[in-house]
Amino acid sequence: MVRWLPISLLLMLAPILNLSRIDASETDLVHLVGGSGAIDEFDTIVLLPAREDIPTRLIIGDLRGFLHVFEQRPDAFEEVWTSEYFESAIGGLFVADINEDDLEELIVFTQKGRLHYLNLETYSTQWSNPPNEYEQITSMIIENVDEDEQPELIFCADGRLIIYDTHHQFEEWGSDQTNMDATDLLVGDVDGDGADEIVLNTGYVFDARFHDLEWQSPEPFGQRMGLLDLDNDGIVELIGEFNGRFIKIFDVDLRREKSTDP
Ligand SMILES: [Ca+2]
Ligand SMILES: [Ca+2]
Ligand SMILES: [Ca+2]
Ligand SMILES: [Ca+2]
Repeated sequence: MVRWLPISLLLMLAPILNLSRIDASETDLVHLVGGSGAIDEFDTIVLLPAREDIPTRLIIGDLRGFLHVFEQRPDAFEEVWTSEYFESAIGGLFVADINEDDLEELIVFTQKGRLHYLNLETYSTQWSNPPNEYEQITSMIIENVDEDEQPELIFCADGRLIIYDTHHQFEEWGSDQTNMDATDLLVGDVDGDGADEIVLNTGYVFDARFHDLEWQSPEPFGQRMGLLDLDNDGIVELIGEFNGRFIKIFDVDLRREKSTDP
C-alpha cells in the first residue's frame, strides 16, 4: 500500500524496501519535467496532462504572489498566462472538483491567508475568501473526510487546524489549539482502526471525522511525511523526512518511533 509518498522519497526507499515496481506513469512524469528533479512534487506546481485541444500544462505559483501557466512545446514549456497579484506568496496549488459539477477547479492558497478558486479553462477567479478571515496559512491538503460527497479543504491557519467546506465555503470546524503551525499534513488510517486520521507534521494526530485529538507526539514528524506499510502488519507507518534528507519512521498505533533494531 503506497499512499501520498513523494516520488523522491519512494525512490530513496526503493533499495531498502526492495520495491521492484514503481508506477511507470509516475516515473514518466518525473522524466517529462526534468530528470531527477521531480518538479511535480513541489507544493506550488501542478502538472495538467494534455487533452485533445490543450497541450500539457504546468501551473506555477511563485513567492512574489503570481500564478504562471506554461504550455508544453516540442522541446520546452512556454508561458501563456500570468495572473493578477495575489497579495502574498502562493502557498499551494491543487486541482480538484470542489463543487461536484464534474469540472476541475484550481484551488490556490496564499501565505497571508487567502483562498481562491480559479477556472482551469479561462483562469478567471470564481471565488475568494474574505480578505481578513486568516492572517497566515502554513499548509493545506484537500481530502474528503466527511459524509458529503465533495472534498474538504484541510489547513493550518493562524496555528489552528481548520476543516473548510469547499462547496459552501465556510469553516466547518476549527481546533481549539492555536499553536500547531504545521507545514505538512496528511490524511490516512495511521493506527489501523479503520477510520482516517489527520496528521500534522508538528506531531498532532486528529480523528478526521470527529476531530478528537488522538495523540500529541512529544517530537515532530519531520518537514515532509509519507505513509507506507513497512512491516506487512496491515497498518501504515508514518515516514518523516527531516532537513530534506534524514528519515524517521513512526508507529502511530504504538505511539512511538519505530524500533529499528534488527
Ligand atoms: Ca467543479
Ligand atoms: Ca466531504
Ligand atoms: Ca485510524
Ligand atoms: Ca505496518
